[in-house]
Amino acid sequence: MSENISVLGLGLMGTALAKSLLAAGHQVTVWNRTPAKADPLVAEGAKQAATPAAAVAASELVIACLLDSRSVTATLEGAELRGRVIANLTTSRPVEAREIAALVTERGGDHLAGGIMAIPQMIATPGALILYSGSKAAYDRYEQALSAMARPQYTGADPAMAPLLDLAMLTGMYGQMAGFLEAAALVRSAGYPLRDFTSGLLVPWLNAMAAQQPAWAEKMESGDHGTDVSNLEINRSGVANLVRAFHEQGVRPDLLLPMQEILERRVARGLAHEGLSGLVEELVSD
Ligand code: FVH
Repeated sequence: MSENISVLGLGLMGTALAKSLLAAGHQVTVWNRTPAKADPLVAEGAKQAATPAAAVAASELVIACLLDSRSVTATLEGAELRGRVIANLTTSRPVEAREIAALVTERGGDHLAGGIMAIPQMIATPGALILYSGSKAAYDRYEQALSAMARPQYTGADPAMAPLLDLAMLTGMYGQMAGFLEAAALVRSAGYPLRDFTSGLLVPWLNAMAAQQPAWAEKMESGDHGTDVSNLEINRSGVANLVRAFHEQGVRPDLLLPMQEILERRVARGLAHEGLSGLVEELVSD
């Protein structure tokens, strides 16, 4: 079914989103702070709105993909939101997502917060995922239209949930990147070909280790951190050894040091018999 959909923000991601909606046959109205960025989309059939308020007036479903939450709030200022569904796909902190949801609902609109798990080139391809949270009624009404951009997944009524899961996914990515950077620096220090190490050794190893994570998640859920794989004393001694080897190779172990610190802390509490899943308990703020 063809829908009227407005897109606020035509950066790299907003442009890709608008293109995918046009390609799926929707009537797309676009607005961007720098108007010239709309030209290629207008050539493909989009209508260009002169102001954000005009773009919001043009469609019941409004997708915002802007720099940050502050630019979303500023862009929506003065727009009539009554009867509109604002799907905010701008990366936001959970607190910001709740604030924007409140602002939209106070002004008579409905709200969805989104977390885009894709780069612009992945939009409208099978690997792209967008997490949503907020109004279930709005999600159900527009699920099909949203699926033109990426596979949509609803994660709950709390507007903060999709942004939080987005940040958690990014956290996993940065953690993996931190390990990769340290491993690459160590391998480079020994002159072994990095490409061979990465594709031949590291990636299969990381995939095998990632397959263990659901079992660790179950332990975290249950609070039973017993292990038949390797206990924290073995890991504490292993990471201390890693750090020493890094220094001996002339490589800085900076990204490993927080892991060493948390292992030492947990073992010092007398919990050396636990498995690595127990470290999650050390990450709760006082
Ligand atoms: N690009 C990516 O791979 C990631 C993937 C995951 C999710 N993100 C998030 O998407 C949001 C937009 O990112 P983007 O890549 O499209 O970013 P830019 O190309 O830099 O475009 C930014 C747009 O925001 C407009 N803008 C900036 N400040 C304001 C403002 N104060 N008022 C109104 N609009 C503003 C900017 O306009 P202009 O510079 O063209 O005039 C662009 O349209 C972001 O949350 C990512 O985290 C992307």
